[in-house]
Amino acid sequence: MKTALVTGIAGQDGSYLAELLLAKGYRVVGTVRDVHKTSDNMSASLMSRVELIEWDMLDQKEIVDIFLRNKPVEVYNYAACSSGEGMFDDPVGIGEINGLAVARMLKAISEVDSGIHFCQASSSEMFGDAVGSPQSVETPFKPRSPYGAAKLYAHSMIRIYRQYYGLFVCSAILFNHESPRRGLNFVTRKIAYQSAKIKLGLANELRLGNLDARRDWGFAGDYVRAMWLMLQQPHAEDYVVATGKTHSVRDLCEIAFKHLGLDYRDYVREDANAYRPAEPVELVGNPEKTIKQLDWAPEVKFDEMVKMMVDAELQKLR
Ligand code: G4F
Repeated sequence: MKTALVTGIAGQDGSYLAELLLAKGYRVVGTVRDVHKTSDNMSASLMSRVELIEWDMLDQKEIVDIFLRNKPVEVYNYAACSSGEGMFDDPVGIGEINGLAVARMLKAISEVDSGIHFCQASSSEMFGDAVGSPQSVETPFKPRSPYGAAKLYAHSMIRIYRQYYGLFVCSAILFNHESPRRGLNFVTRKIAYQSAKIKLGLANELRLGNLDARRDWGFAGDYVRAMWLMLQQPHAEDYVVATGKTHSVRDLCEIAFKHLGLDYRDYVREDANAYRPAEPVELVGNPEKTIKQLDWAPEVKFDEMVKMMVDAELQKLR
């Protein structure tokens, strides 16, 4: 039985990937900050099938011990500070977790078992003030937040360890990916949650920032499948994981409220104070290489995903 190690297993991506790996017959070991803390993303059945361990991401010796003890053949790194709204908070902490911790893992792989296949959850935030659109693996990076800069450091270390140390290490440049397991600080989940509350008479308005902001939103379950495929290839490479289509926050509201039989214009209030700095170039991924080389395609469409998120909120609230 192959062992996979998933850091940040209790998060959205970690829990979807754990389900996929278990279905494929892997033994799944996951790292968390606190094994006694429960996560809404991990069902009781999932909890009973994975092995959870604590890892202090600042500790180099501990990661070496984890690799030695568990002997993973694949490692997926999802442990990160990932809040969209918090991208400028705590630049040093973000640098440690989203950047340096990856260098620790790569160093540990080179010391313990250079045959391990490694996938890093990189981010479209590395493109930042992008120089062109859509963005592919060839597009130059221009991060505009400590979050994007830390992810870019990790991404660069992966290229270095692949080219100069010969490791099988890949970077998945993930555009926004959502699901009912997304945190409430992301706009998709905020809209799904609040619109369901409004429908049930538990709230009467939804305050948002820029309704015309656009993103390339995909479904998290599809994106973890792409990352698994990346590690099954004959050669390690980087890939953009995206849908190639953008939608606005307004589109999201329209679909969510319509699904509930409501008109978003009656409930959504735009708050100019919550606007983010304008993006000079739209962030939208070019997934052509990923589709061709990995024989991958997003299966859940944007409107299906929004409806799935709204339905999940309704069910939880009821
Ligand atoms: O859902 P968001 O907060 O996600 P954001 O900032 O794009 O970050 C996510 O995607 C990145 C990939 O590019 C990841 F690196 C990162 O970890 C995270 O997964 O915001 C999406 C858009 C933004 O343009 C924001 O300005 O929605 C707009 N927005 C409008 N009103 C809002 C709101 N965002 C939030 N969070 N809350 C609002 O009320």
